[in-house]
Amino acid sequence: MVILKELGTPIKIVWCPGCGNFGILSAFKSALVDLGLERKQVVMVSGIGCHGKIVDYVNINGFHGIHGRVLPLATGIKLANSELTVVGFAGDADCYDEGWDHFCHAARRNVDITLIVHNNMVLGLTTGQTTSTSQPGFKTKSTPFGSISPPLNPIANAIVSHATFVARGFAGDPKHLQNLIVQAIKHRGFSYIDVFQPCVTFNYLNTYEWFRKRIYKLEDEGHDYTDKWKALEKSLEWGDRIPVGIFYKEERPTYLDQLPHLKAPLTKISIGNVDITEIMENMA
Ligand SMILES: Cc1ncc(C[n+]2csc(CCOP(=O)(O)OP(=O)(O)O)c2C)c(N)n1
Ligand code: SF4
Ligand SMILES: [Mg+2]
Repeated sequence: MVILKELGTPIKIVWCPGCGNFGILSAFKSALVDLGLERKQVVMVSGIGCHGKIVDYVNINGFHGIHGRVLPLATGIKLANSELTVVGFAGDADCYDEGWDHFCHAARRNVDITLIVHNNMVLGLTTGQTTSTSQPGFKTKSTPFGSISPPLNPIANAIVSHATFVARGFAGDPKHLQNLIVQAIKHRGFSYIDVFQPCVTFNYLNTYEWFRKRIYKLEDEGHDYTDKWKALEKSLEWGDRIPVGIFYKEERPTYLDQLPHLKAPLTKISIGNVDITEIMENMA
């Protein structure tokens, strides 16, 4: 079982002081300790953006992928070695813009992986442009007169795309987020947490204070996360009150449950004696 101090790395953290990514990093590391996992059992995958650096800051195996492709990579790793716990870390532009098409398909396939989206409602690494979750009127270099399109609702989209675990956390409440991550990783199937992650450098609107004024916890109001209609209703709530916590959860066979021939880790299947002559001849 891993202990917290083994999870640090010597790499200097380059995030801006106060960035919400620190809350996600500490929540994730503490969740791994809570889960009692071994370091070698877990693999992180990240996209490109400020969030993507997270793989350098946790002392477990990690794959820093390309922009928008966290989910295909995480899916591939899980299908190749079903014994691994695979956790993807994506940015909002990474997952909800460039990688958007992968999101609904990962949800409906129900591959047993976890996705954590660092949703700062801005492109951080490229120095502050509007993303699909930016708020109306948000002024950036790419929308100098304010964003004119309504923001995308990833929680509602996940629910209607048949995701089996849908939650939202806040980087300013790492203890609550830690608990969500524990539950998400324990869940069998596609588990997804959108995390409000204040970008203190480029998002002047959605600050810690902005979120703290609005956020309330679904569990404090007795939300029944097994009720899909109620989950959908809650996912549409925005404005003076914004919910965090688990919106929706159901048990459903995973992708690999339905493909028993892939269930044994491919990495453990010997291919030395497989004769592919006939296949090659058919293709000739
Ligand atoms: C395929 C590809 N497209 C675009 C880029 C340029 N690019 C680098 S980071 C980034 C966006 C980062 O925004 P986000 O995913 O929200 O992450 P953040 O920096 O906010 O954590 C983009 C578009 C890239 N590196 N690769
Ligand atoms: S630019 Fe924003 S998201 Fe990137 S490290 Fe700085 S505060 Fe964090
Ligand atoms: Mg972003």
